[in-house]
Amino acid sequence: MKKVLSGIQPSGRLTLGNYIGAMRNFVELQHQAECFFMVVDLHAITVPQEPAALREQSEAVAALFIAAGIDPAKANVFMQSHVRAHAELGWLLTTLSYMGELERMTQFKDKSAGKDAIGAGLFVYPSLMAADILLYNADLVPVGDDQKQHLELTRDLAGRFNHRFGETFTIPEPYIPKVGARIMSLDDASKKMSKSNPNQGSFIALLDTPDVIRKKISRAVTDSGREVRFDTAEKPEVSNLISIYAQCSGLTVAEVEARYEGQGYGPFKKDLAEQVVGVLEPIQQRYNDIRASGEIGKLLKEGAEKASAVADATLRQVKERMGFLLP
Ligand code: AQP
Repeated sequence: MKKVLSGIQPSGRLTLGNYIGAMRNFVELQHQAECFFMVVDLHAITVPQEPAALREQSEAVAALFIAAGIDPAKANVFMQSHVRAHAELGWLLTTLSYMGELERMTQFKDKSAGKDAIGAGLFVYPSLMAADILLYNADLVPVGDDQKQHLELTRDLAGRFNHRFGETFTIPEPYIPKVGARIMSLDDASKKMSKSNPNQGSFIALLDTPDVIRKKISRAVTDSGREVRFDTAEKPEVSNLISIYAQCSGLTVAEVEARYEGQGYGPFKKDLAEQVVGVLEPIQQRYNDIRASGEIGKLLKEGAEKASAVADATLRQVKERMGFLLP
């Protein structure tokens, strides 16, 4: 059985981009593979987090995993920081990483741009991500398009380790959706939709109320034309909204275009909001039930125990191959 691993940072309120680009695929893959899905809290602290907000967001992300359809009886759901092997293998792989390859990462460049003090954690983020994946010898990693470069580095590090210390790690493949792999901001179609964007109007949070969703979509930037046409070069904003529509409705892009031919943006945006509400409302209801049940702590504990058994065995093998004196 193939192994699948992925994670989401509790660095803000999860967005429709996180759902379409990543989480929805988690739900699909749990039926076909042995899955490990984590809330990657150690990654979230590579940029400053307020402790109370981090704690709340961590539980919220775990509850959203389940609310989105991940079944903890099928997939392992856990907090990254509950499995200590992540931090330890992260360090071991940092020592195998080169400055030059880490400097080339576009996420590092984007997140450090214009900052005076850049945390070293942000720089070595990809080595920790490699550890996350390699600990479970994952074959497939479902991620949005923005994580492709980190995945490449993971593959390089796995190959480097295997070459130097003997065959140890599976070389993982990215699993990137064909449509919806990069949902863009509602206020600027040149940037991806991000949960840490300070402009709340730039993203749809999975827990936004229907009225907030309607308002955000009605205010989403379009262009001065009126044609609902998919053309990322000429009409990036409208194309992004068409992608979201297609993803939420199950229609193809061509079917969405045909449905709104000659109608202008008004009816299109109005229906788009209802499509998004239709996808998110059931998730929100399940989310509220899960939070109210108080079960999350127990689920995460069980998930971490199962994940630790796998991760600890890999870490022991890695340390033995690297020449550590084992206890
Ligand atoms: N806009 C997006 N479109 C499609 N997929 C996306 N993902 C993120 N944004 C989009 C995918 O969601 C997964 C979880 O991402 P993450 O939380 O680990 O970090 P990220 O990629 O940096 O996502 P954000 O929302 O932009 O977080 P912040 O603002 O904290 O950096 C990943 O698989 C990602 O590809």
